Amino acid sequence: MVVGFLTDDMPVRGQTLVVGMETDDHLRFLVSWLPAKTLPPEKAPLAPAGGYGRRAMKQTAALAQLAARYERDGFVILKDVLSPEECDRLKVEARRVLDENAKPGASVHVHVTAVSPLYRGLSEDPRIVGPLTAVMPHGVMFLSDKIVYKSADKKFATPWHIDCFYWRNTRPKLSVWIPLDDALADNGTLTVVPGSHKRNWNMVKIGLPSGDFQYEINDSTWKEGDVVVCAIKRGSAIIFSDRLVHGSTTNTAGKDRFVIISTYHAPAPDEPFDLDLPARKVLVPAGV
Ligand SMILES: O=C(O)CCC(=O)C(=O)O
Repeated sequence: MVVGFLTDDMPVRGQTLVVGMETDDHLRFLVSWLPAKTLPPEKAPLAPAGGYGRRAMKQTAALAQLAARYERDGFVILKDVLSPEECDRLKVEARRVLDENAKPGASVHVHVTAVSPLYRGLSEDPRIVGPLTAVMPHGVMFLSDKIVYKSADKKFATPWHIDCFYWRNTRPKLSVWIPLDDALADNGTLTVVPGSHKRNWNMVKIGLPSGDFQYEINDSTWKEGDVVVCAIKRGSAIIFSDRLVHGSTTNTAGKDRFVIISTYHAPAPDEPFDLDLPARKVLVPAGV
């Protein structure tokens, strides 16, 4: 079923949300527009003589729409941020990073940007950082990223959790989830409970046999029908709050599902948690 998510309606709960088959002028415009403040001065677009006029107004409206949707649902989907060719290149690099740096057989590997210029470029890409400025009014600081890999022999469903349990007592964060393979209900795509970021949740430490994703919500009061399964094409992106209840489906198809997940927060003096994250970097200072 194709659901027009990028409207003012709530996402359709209990159904698979298939994104990438419709166009949405606002969001397309948003990701194709490179905000000057996220670019080095020599690459910033020159304003036309009469100013941006309608273009700037459209961009402002798109950012406001994105921010309102993120505030309401706790997540927002950006379609077609990366091209298929970029996904192919990133996937080859992900394989290299895993082979050279990850524990043998690991399905989660953290600190990708720290060892890969290609992923450094992705974490700072204006097509991602631009939209982030809509939901991060106090600036954007990259914190860390990780590859999460499912395959024919790594079929695990990620348990329901909220990310802030992994970084308790630190300032709020959000993550950007980008699949490098089409991510569907049968190969482990992301599942979310819209609006759950506005509630408090308790966690227990259970975890997968692999030792990944140790925390799981132990008071799951939502109904099955509240869950949205986000089926998205490779290169699309899901921005989600670190308070949003989410997980992922089992990879019953046994197909590759490479995902890069990058985490950001507002610039501020380092907290103890940050010190172990070597690739952290301010991208948009506060007040710009
Ligand atoms: O990609 C997945 O399977 C889940 C990722 C996730 O839940 C997370 O990084 O918090």
